Amino acid sequence: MARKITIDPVTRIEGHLRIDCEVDNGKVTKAWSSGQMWRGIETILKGRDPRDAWAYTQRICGVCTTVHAMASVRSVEDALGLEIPVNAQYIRNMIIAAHGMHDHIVHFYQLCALDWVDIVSATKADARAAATLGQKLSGWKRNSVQEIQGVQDRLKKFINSGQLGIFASGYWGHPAMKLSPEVNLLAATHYLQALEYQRQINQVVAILGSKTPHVQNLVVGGVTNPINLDSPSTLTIEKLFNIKTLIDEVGDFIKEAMLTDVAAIGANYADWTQYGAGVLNYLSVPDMPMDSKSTIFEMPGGYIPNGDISKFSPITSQKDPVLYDNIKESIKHAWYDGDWDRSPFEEETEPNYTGYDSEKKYSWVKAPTFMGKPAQVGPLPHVVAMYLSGHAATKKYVDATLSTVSSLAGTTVGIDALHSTIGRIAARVIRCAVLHETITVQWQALIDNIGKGDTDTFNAPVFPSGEQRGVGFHEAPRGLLSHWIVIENGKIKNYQAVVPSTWNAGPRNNDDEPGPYEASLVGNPIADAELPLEVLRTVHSFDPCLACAIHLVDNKRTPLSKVKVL
Ligand code: NFE
Ligand code: MG
Repeated sequence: MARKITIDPVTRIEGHLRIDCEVDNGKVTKAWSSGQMWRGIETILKGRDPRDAWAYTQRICGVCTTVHAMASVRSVEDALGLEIPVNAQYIRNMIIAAHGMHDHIVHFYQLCALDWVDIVSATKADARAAATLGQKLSGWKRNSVQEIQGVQDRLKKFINSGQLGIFASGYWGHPAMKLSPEVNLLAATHYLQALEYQRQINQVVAILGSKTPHVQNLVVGGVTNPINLDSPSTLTIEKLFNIKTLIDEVGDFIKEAMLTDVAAIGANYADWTQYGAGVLNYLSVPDMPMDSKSTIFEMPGGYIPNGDISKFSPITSQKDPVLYDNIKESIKHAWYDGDWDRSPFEEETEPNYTGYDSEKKYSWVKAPTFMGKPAQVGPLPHVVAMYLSGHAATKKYVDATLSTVSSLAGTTVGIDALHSTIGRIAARVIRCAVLHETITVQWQALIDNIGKGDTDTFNAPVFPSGEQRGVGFHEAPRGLLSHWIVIENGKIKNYQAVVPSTWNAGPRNNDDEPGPYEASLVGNPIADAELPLEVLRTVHSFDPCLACAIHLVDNKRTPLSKVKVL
């Protein structure tokens, strides 16, 4: 008999997400994704100075903190046709890449790994065997018996004292947990090490951006970092080499610990390559502009309809009309007045809460579409697009990861395995390694350009009278982000953010087609409907951020729903 399960709120994400599933015969048959939070950034921007928008939009999120600032300044620069100095591009790109690496490390270890790794089982491992296994998988310097034994002792102490803290409500001992105690212990060791490395790479954001979260160095027209190799109070060679050391150390962790962990988890959960594909229209944009006009990009993007890689169309410019003309948002199933389907330039935001009704309106998240269809965004679509574009670093890490998984699993695992819950997680780890290569390219480009005597970082914007429209695109950690601005006589007339988690967490669209979370849950096995770990695995694989997905504010503080914490 079919039954309904509700997870509200989903934890280990950002923001308030409710997931409802219909389960029949041990499998999910239907699912609904609902954004339960109401905020308000798009609306408060109206009438303000476009040069200030980035500082406001950056507060959309405390997780992908820099990305809304980047997309915002790009939207204004697009509207004005403003070029920015290459130094500003390289500095922005280094911030984007460092933030992306931090974000992907935190997601893989802190937000997602514990759906697959059983912390309690790790206490039963033979620490020496775990160290031997780690040393067999890679040359990671922190796989020593002492370090691994130390972690196990700490875990045992926690558990014996009954103080599991943040681990207290985990699904330990769940029948869907399959790793050996040794693999669990190895992953738990890297979980703790990851806390150090995510902080370390975030230092790069703080050095270049003056602080993190929420950088201070952006400006419409460039960045505010003064470059003067002789002045200790500016961006000097010493600071740049300090940054390089941080980047290199984190790179070692990503390549030698994180990539092998995801391969080991993937090989042990090979059945999860069969679940979680969902919406197979994959959309990503090129990013890391390398010239003043933003026409050459270091990381490619593109569109793949219906998972058919033979129909891949590269998108080589963020100014490609295919993006401007084909992105819409629909609100038939979202709590806004009406049931329209519009370009963000033409949207308005009129909230109208009518209660949760899975047949009608059930979410604050709008449903974006590309060419009239839902699209999946994120590291998986991006990695597949970069792979098909022949991007060398992506090819290297995809091929290496698939080959490690194949040898551990004892069977050939191809790129098709990526269209799945576990593939989505692996793609994020691969993208993290690619970002490490990219940040090194940006660092070298900056050093070389400064070496030529070019220290420019800013071109002043000029606002003509009349109306200008622009879009700022960015391939953020969770996928395609776009900020749409309409400027009239130097003031903001309309502002819409279409955010990665809006694409993936969106409800059914105006044609009643499910969004990516909803589609990916259908067919997932459910071993125990009271402990729906499998639902969390698939939802977490997207790295949800509902803070980003909805940007309205309820200034009357009306209670909207009561939530039960699992
Ligand atoms: Ni708040 Fe974000 C990213 C943006 S939304 S985390 O990446 O933009 O998914
Ligand atoms: Mg929006």
